[in-house]
Amino acid sequence: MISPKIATSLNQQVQLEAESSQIYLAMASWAEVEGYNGIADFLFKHSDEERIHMLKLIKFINERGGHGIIPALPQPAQKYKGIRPLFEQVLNHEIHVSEEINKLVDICLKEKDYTTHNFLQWYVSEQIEEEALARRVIDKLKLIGDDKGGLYLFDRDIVTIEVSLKSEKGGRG
Ligand code: OFO
Repeated sequence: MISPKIATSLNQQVQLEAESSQIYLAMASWAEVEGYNGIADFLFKHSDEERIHMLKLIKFINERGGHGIIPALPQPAQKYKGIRPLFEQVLNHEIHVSEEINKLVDICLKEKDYTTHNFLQWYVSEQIEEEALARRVIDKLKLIGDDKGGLYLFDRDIVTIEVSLKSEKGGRG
């Protein structure tokens, strides 16, 4: 059984994951309309992943005797200044999410809720990956600079950035 304090904190995280999903969905839709189909697919997929992160939390709260609350969500921005500012926003958002996960972990330790603490370790690892991925994407965009041809190839190849990051991780064991 989770305490009301833990349930409230986990529900705040439900809201943040739902907001992440909405933000990436808005980014994906903008990218698609702007003709960046590869970037749009990448962001649509990330929006789906955030929804899964949210669902995982809701299921956990309910299984532990709490009530996963479905939040109202603010409307995300509909337009972005460009691909690089968009991914800088992704990185800043993920850094914020990581900070919130760390706060949650801290609350669990203070409350001596080791079950929830254990459950949250999955999110801790996930955040390391999400931040690394956003940084990798921004590094590529810095290399490309204002080169339109480079951006065209980046849009075509963005899917491989995630695959190469995962295989490097796998390679390190
Ligand atoms: Fe849920 O990992 Fe991003 O926000």
